[in-house]
Amino acid sequence: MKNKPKIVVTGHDTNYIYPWMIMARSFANSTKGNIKMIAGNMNGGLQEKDQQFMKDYADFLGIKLEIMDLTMPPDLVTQLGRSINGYFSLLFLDALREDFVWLDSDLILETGWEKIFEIEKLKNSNRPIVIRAVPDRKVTVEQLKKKGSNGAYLLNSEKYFNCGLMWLSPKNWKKLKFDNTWQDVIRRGPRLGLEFIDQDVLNYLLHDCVEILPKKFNYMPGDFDFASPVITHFAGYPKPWTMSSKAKAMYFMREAINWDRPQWRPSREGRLKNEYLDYWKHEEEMLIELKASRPQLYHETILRKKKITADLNFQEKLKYLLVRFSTIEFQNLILRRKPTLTGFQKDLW
Ligand SMILES: [Mn+2]
Repeated sequence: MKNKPKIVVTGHDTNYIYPWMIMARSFANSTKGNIKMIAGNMNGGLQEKDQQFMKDYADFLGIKLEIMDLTMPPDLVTQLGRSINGYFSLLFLDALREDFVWLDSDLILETGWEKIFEIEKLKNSNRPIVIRAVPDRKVTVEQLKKKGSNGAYLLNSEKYFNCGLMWLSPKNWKKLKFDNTWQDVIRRGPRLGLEFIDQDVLNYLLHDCVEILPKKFNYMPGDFDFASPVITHFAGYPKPWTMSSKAKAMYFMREAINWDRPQWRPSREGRLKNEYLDYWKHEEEMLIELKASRPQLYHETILRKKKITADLNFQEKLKYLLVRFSTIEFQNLILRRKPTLTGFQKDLW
């Protein structure tokens, strides 16, 4: 049984195939062991051509990919609406038998992340461990504390964890009969004050079967306590792959101008998220590779990217142009003049 592959799972619909590609590439480039990836297809959220595309791309990366059909009960489909794509992990816990690692599609993995499979069980824990995860970022936890209404946080305020990356044990999940209770927790969710998709269901259910992992396994950009991550999680918004070039420029412009008044910054928290630049580098490298070696896949990838890229709206575009055109050096450039005001000031000094 020694050669059994370790398992990682992902789950998304059509719209998240593009970020999944970037995540999967970082996975392929940083994984040496025998690891199989399973992608969930919940209630037909992936069409036939999506699945074929993912398989072709996985072949290109050299990843073993299996697509697994999963079904959410009809009343929950109605209740959850579009947020249903945030609940894959619960269906996987029911469907699988082997321990697995859940990977959000907004992660970048680096060499060393596989260590997560080697972490030993703490000896002093008396209950079986169902989940290993990293605490959520301070800003989120502080907001939940202030609000005081999130039932999952109230139960698990000491160890409220983030679910972008988790190690899960289906065996212990079933042993403790959580497979019979999670659906009802979602049904009671609004009354319990649950708000963050599977994360709140899991924090609510598993508050005393969790083992906390070091931050480097799920580092979220903007955090001050930086600990050379092996997995970076682009949690929150804006999602880096959705931004047009103008949107990227505008984002950093706003961050810079408002560095001294965080409430005006688009990120609203922590330090400048320079990790976005790394993300875009990963993205660019993927596109260059595909273009060179799989033109057909590249073509389809670009179509998918276009579908999910959001440009600035009209008002924002106007602001963007105003900022650019109103700088003196830019004026000088387009009027082909030598610097005037700045030059004059230099003389004054
Ligand atoms: Mn995420």
